[in-house]
Amino acid sequence: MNLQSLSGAWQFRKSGEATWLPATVPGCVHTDLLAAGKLPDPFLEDNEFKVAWVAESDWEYAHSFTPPSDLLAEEQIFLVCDGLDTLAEVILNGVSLGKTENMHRVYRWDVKSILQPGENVLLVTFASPVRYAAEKQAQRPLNGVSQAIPGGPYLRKAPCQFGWDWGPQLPPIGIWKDLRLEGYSSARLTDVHLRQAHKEGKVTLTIALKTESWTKAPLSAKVIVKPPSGALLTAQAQLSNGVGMVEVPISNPQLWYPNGYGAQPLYEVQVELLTDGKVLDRRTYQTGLRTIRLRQEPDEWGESFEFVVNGIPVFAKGSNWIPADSFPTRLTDAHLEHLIRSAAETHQNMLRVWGGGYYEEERFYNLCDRYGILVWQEFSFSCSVYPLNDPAFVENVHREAIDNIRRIRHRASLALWCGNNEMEEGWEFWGWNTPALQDLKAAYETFFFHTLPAWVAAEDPDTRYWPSSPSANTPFINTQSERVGDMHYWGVWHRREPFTSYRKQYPRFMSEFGFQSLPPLETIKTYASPQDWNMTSYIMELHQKNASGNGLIIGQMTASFRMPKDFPSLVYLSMVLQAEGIRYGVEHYRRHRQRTAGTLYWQLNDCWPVASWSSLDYYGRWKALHYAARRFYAPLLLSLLDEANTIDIYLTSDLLHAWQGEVRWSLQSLDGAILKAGSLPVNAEPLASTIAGRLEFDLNGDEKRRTILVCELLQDGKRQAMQVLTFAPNKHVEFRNPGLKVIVGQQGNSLVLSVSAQSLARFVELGFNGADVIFSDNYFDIPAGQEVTVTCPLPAGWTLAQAQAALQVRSLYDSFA
Ligand code: BMA
Repeated sequence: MNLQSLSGAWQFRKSGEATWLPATVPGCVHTDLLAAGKLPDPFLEDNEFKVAWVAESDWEYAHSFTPPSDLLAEEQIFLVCDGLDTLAEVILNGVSLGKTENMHRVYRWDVKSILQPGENVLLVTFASPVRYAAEKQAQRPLNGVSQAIPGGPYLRKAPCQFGWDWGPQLPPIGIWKDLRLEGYSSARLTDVHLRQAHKEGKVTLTIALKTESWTKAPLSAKVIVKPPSGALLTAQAQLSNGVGMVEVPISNPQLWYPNGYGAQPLYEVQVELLTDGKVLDRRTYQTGLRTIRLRQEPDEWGESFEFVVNGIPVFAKGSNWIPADSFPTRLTDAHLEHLIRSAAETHQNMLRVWGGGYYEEERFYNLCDRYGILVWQEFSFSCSVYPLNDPAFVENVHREAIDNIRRIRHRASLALWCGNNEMEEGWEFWGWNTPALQDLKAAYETFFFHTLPAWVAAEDPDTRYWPSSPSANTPFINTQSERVGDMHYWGVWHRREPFTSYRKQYPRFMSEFGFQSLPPLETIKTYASPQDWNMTSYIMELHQKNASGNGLIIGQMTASFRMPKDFPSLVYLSMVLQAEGIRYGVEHYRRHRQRTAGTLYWQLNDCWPVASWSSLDYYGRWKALHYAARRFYAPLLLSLLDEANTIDIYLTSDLLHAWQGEVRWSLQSLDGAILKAGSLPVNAEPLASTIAGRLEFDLNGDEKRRTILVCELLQDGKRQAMQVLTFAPNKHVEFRNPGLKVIVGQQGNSLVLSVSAQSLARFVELGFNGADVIFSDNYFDIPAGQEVTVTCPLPAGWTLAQAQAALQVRSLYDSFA
């Protein structure tokens, strides 16, 4: 085995132009043009439209290289391209190897007879995906997403790259993954399938191998398992007819758990193909030992939809993942890790790799394995009608499915394969079900209910398949069932219902629900200059892809808050509003933990700077929602169910053991005078929701605007959580200047901020002018007379005095007063 990567410095040009420019592979035309100073930043102002020509043009990439002689001496040599985006022709030394039409596939060509000693020239041409989509769409228009360039579903390219209701129309073009020469003699591995069987506390790893061989000599396989601790385990087996199976018994397995339920020990599995003691090929995998089951059993509400890991019924706390950059290749490892770590730091244990993007790269799944994030993995189909009646299209998807299932199936984090996003729902509700489209409706059913599940079963029989999200597993009916399957609930937001509507939903598993906010002002500054800082300005509406989305934010805001006094206050309030809405929903679903087995809010991240449903913006900044997630996803959740005159105090526990503590409550005036107070002992059952008690108050209209309830959850006198409840909407509460005081101290490399208020301060936001930091908490409440202590890292290179001078603090009061 002999590899030569062909990634690195290349050249590129627009087809038909004479001059070549320097390019970086992996990469794309947009980022190469940016690096060459030939393109304005597509994310700035309205540049998205000014750079549309890039994806409407054809491009060429070229590279010359000299293969080392030992590689040339191998019996077989392949050119392998892990990712070509998308309509490419690959030409080596003037010989066309083939055309490609799927960014999700790995392409491999035999190039032994074409390679030569000395210089070789590789040329990869790309045709415009936009032109292709337009031509196909003109022949037979297919329903799709209104914000997207029409015709995208004809191409096997990440759907959202053509535009989405949070994403720009900037389809990248280029070599988006590594490409290389692979030389082999005698034989190579074509398929390695790692499986794990758990029985009576022991685990057996089986490794099934397939090979391609050009020798009559006997082949064998050796497997070396490196446990997270302890000695290496090895096993060996002879191959016969090019296939073989190696078993590795693990007698003291260290089990992998989702975040919050235990540790994430990882095993490294090295597989070698040998002949006569010589290693011909080698692959390395990272895996974790666990069982994952999707429990669907009849119960009093219908049928459960619950992930059970190592026998533990897990409440899925998470969010939806979209591609983290419109130009995926410029996403750094550090930024990707920041996003996944941010999910884990807010107690998330599941991400849904939504079907409108691409199958993520190895580094994504590495991080999910490490941080204990279960992956709900969708095939790349979303919100559109696809030409699934075309056998060539289906065959192309078959190759794509095999490539990606084989690449991901051994992952500890992989919990589910799901066919697509919202397409079954589209057939049921979005007006696709017309006489003209019946052939494609039938093709849909065949594909997602028969063809694709059969492919999944053949390649990965250990992971459950689910046809669509949402679905009740019954074609085209009950896609919004509260009895069976998963549910997307968009009454709040798209249908403009109030947040209280969340409490009327009892899904078995809520895989999507969300509410938008603007990104933080620091992020807005990257695309809009101060003269555009207005909710309905041209630029602010361009960086809002959901028609009338900005109006929707304002509309909902008027239900809860007084009108903000200026643009920065509007930005702040939009984030608080979003956090409050999702908190309200999640608290309800977690209160019904026995019935609802998970919430994945829409959406974790962004692909560019924009107003959206995300909790982390494009730059990874934590919006108020992300801080709120740390509270509403905490293993022990204190929540208040307020109805007319009663308030039920709930404790929802994701702990594996019973928990005892105390809830202290007090009815107070805004400036802290105690009107009534009491305390209740609480015993929280493990993995369950418990009512700690009921409070009843009869307040008149004036009192409602001047009174709050403060509930604290304590264990051994230490506060674990706090909830502040107002009896009138925040806009009507008679807030006074809370006189916020912050004392900033330093402990090693951390800052310690003690924040106190004389009168109730709601949604206190801390920040530093000139530095991005993540606080241990933010956008929190401080009842009168209380002090809240939060910490954050001291910004690199700063002194305490600098931090004190740069501190910014505000609360709800400052948004209108
Ligand atoms: C759902 C998602 C996305 C979309 C989001 C917000 O439909 O699956 O397609 O971006 O809602 O509208």
